[in-house]
Amino acid sequence: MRLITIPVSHYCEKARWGLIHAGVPYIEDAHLQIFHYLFARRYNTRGMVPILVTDTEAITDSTEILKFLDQRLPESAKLYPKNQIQEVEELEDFFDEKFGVETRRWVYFNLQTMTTRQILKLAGQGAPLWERATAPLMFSPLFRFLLHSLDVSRENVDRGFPLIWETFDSVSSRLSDGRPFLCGNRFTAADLTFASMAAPVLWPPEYGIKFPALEEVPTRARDTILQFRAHPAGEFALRLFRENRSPVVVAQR
Ligand SMILES: N[C@@H](CCC(=O)N[C@@H](CS)C(=O)NCC(=O)O)C(=O)O
Repeated sequence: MRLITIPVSHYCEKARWGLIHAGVPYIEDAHLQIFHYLFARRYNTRGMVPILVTDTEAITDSTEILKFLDQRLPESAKLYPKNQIQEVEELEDFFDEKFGVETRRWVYFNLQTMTTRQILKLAGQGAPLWERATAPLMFSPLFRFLLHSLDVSRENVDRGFPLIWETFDSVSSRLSDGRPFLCGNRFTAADLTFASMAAPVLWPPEYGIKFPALEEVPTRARDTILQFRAHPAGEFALRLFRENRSPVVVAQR
């Protein structure tokens, strides 16, 4: 299987994690933002990634990818357990549609304080050489277009930031009864999605690409990341990255 990605994207991380969880071998077809349209629009007119290309179809949404992969798993390893499916889906939808939008806006806003070289080193991981060679030549208009298309502005970041904290607080209050995962005793799509969507404010070492060392990051962003890491929900997400981003079954085709 081939996973078309923008490697830094947390929705793409969610799909990568799903493939790893299912023990499915895959090739990541990684592209820099905007360049990815050349590869994604063939399968999806909006040019959104992740896209999972199989022998017979192309699946064009991270949730659909997890559901597709779940079909091949035994009930005990499924990310959508039959008896909890509604609860899992409701949490997943919120993390994808609300929380993840704000964490992405926050990270893009803060990337602006980094140098072009640092940004391309981060975003270009795994992308073809020609994209990495061409991107610096048109970096400013590309980056401006990207910020514009994601509605990244100080105003929007300030407006969205409380939702990130509130979500962290509500995740930790859910876990306060001692349950190891959001829906109880087993790892589900709700956990995987929370951790993936939280990654832009946590920069976990196990993420599919390497984030810059925190010493390279301007103080304000670094302090915020450290605060999120120290929050119980941040610790929870980092634990999921450490302990649950691994295959649950032997590879099947
Ligand atoms: N609901 C989609 C969201 C995917 C998404 O927003 N992908 C972004 C990358 S973070 C994208 O492809 N953006 C390209 C664009 O909007 O042109 C999913 O879960 O897969």
